[in-house]
Amino acid sequence: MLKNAAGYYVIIMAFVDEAKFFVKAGDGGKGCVSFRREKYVPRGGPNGGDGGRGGSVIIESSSRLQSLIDFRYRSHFKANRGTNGMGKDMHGRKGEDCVMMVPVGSIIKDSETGEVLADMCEDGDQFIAAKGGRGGLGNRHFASGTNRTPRIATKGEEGVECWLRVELKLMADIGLVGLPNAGKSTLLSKLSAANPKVASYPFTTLEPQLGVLHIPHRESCIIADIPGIIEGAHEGVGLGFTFLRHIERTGILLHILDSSAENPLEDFLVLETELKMYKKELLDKTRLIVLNKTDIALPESVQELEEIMKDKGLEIISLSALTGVGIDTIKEWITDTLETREILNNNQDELDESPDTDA
Ligand SMILES: Nc1nc2c(ncn2[C@@H]2O[C@H](COP(=O)(O)OP(=O)(O)OP(=O)(O)O)[C@@H](O)[C@H]2O)c(=O)[nH]1
Ligand SMILES: [Mg+2]
Repeated sequence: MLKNAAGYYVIIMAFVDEAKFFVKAGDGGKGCVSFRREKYVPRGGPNGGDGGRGGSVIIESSSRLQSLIDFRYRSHFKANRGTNGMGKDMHGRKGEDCVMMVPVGSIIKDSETGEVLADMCEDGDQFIAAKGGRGGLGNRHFASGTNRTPRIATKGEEGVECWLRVELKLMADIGLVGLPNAGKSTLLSKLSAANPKVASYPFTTLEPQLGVLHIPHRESCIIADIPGIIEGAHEGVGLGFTFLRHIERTGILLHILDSSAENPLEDFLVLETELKMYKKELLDKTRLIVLNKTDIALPESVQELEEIMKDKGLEIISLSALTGVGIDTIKEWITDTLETREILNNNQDELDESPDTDA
């Protein structure tokens, strides 16, 4: 639990972005042993139908979902079994599939080995998590010249069952990172129609928020605002840094700095260190330093910071998310950058799987 500025403890309902679950596909139905018995048809021969295939467990991604919260209430997903074959060559019915919906950006892993089995990047992607068992064969399959009355049929195959993990890495084009209270959510609300909670105490944002920036002649650009990062986040201080996984796939990172803070440069270094501790490749992304709250900062300290960042070879834009001064400039920067530069894309393969804890 964390204390807010007023000294109250706030309970953090964790945003669910990983979960373990069990899948069991349906077993195949049994094959049937039966013989044709009709008046005037002597020795009618075998006519046992096959069992139906068991249903599969299918995972499908949907852009309408944003979190794995449903997994908090359900961790077992089972498909139906196929029905048994019957006489008169009647095959069993196929078991109904179980379709589980996950948000776009979910990664499905083997729960034991951690092997990535599927990366659900697009709306409507499907992955067969557990395949239904084949139906058993009815006795007519076993009839031969030497055995015209086979009394055998096979059982259906068992449906696959296993434990899996799902991890959500939101799909966004731009990620906002910064210390608590830097003004990330305020900036998101100015760049998009999103209406995130904004308040003057740290850790107002407790779970990632998405907003859409409309850029003319381009597909919309998704911006992700994540909870604030503080020194020691990689050791779990504050809300920890697991939320950083949601900006792993973004092409662009905006570092929001509070220019009115006591020591913005130190804040910048803290943030850089924490990002590096999580995954140093994050720093290879296209980055922009956003010097926020210029309306209440000393102009000379803003100027000094701009020069320091430029000397470091970093791009910087000073603005006030609250008053809106500089918002057009940052929109232009985003449009230009998306249009003209090759952005290290949302491709997860470019990043290591595990955080650089030894960095
Ligand atoms: N004066 C001034 N205040 C600002 C500006 N931008 C944000 N604020 C204020 O700073 C406080 C924190 O803003 P948020 O947008 O909630 O900051 P955040 O970075 O999202 O904070 P967390 O979610 O806690 O990490 C709020 O009181 C805002 O009104 C700005 O440009 N100028
Ligand atoms: Mg916020």
